[in-house]
Amino acid sequence: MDPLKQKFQEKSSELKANIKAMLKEHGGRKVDEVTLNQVFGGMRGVKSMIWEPSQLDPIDGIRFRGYSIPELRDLLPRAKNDKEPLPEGLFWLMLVGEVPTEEQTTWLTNQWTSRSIVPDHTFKALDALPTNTHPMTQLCVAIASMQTGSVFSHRYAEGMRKSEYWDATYEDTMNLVARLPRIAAYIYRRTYHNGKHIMPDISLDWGGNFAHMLGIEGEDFKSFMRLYLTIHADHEGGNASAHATHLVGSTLSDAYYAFNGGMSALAGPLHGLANQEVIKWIFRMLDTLGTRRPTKQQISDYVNSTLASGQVIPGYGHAVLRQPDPRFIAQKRFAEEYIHDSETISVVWKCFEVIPPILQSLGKVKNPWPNVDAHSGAILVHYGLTQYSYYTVLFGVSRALGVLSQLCWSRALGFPLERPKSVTSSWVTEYLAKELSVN
Ligand code: CMX
Repeated sequence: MDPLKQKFQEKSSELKANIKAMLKEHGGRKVDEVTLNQVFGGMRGVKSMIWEPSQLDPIDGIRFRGYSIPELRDLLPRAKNDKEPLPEGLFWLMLVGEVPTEEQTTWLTNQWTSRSIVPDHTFKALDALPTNTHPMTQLCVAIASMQTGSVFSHRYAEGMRKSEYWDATYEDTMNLVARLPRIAAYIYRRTYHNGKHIMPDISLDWGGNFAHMLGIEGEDFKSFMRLYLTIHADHEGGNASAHATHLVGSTLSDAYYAFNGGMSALAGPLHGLANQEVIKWIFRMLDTLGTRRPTKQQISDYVNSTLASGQVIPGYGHAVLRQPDPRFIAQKRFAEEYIHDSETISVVWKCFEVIPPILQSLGKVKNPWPNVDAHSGAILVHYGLTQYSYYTVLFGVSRALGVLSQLCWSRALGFPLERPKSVTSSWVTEYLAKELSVN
């Protein structure tokens, strides 16, 4: 058994036993109450799921196994001469709860390299699609096409024992994560570069090789990709891409189906697609204003016109966060350190000053601050990755790390089919009538 799998088995069987004992004694205790606002309001804040890799605090933001993003930048192993963390290290941390050594991280890089061969029929399935197919649709097609190689489905058909589900899920997770950069780069090159593909460089790490296969040169872009792929990896379990992966996986659909569910959720403009919407909105604003250097007053007027036309300001607001997103701040720090001449990034920073007070003044927006999607596009544009319809694919490649490590945990802990209760609105009316007559 490989060292990561071995560690995961030890940790998960220990936690499984602890949970069993805890539930035996305390399983009937209440941890939450649900209001009608929550029932009608997208279940905000209802504690109803276990998610091991990360937890989100409204004020402090995301913590991966207890570590903040600045802490991870110091703690996680890095590529040679790089200051940004390797996403491999974060995957190890999320999966087994320990910061890996450099040797363990290198082992994981090599594992993913050895598992990164994409089946030929996946390239053929992609090539069958018109090149103007949205890149997120292409990503979903590619992931679905690889389900043919699912270890879980294969072993299940042969009568796999329940106690082995985690093992097959681990294998599928490792294979799928290993192949994603190659697939995502293939989608990019066929869509925007006439199918002139770039072969992998197996001397590079997972994120560095992805940057290389996209065809964007330079060590700084590789650094940015490593940071990007680290900070987008997970955001606890309730966000739509994580929850969708979790829900689909709970039916014992394999990692390919489950991750595809997550990617379909990520493709919505209120979630991951917001990263393309942000840069689209910025460029439309600059075109409308006829300047690359708008004043704060001009931005403010444009924000008000967007709101007046009944649209949201992309990249702002969040269902949980109530402070600027630490993932926005991490990208701002990166831009301050590495990039000194970008007009688009200056616009993003001016928006950061102008937009929050306007949203706050509406009186209904619970979080007026920027989220993760408000910054990434301007940095990508700086490095020459200007095709914004592609941006959500980058988010998706990273998101695999978190949602699939949890999928391993869900199968190891034996989580059941997810099946919450729904009611009709007339049930609510009748319930209220009964409650009010009693009280
Ligand atoms: N611009 C304008 N109005 C906004 C807004 C924004 N950025 N954010 C929230 N609001 C509005 C909501 O549309 C809602 O209005 P109505 O009551 O008229 O329907 C009201 O404020 C209350 O919403 P909320 O409770 O503050 O926010 P939600 O939890 O319902 O939604 C989110 C959160 C992210 C969907 C929302 O803030 C939004 O639409 N933001 C813009 C899209 C975006 O950036 N999404 C990316 C999020 C990060 C990610 O998942 O990648």
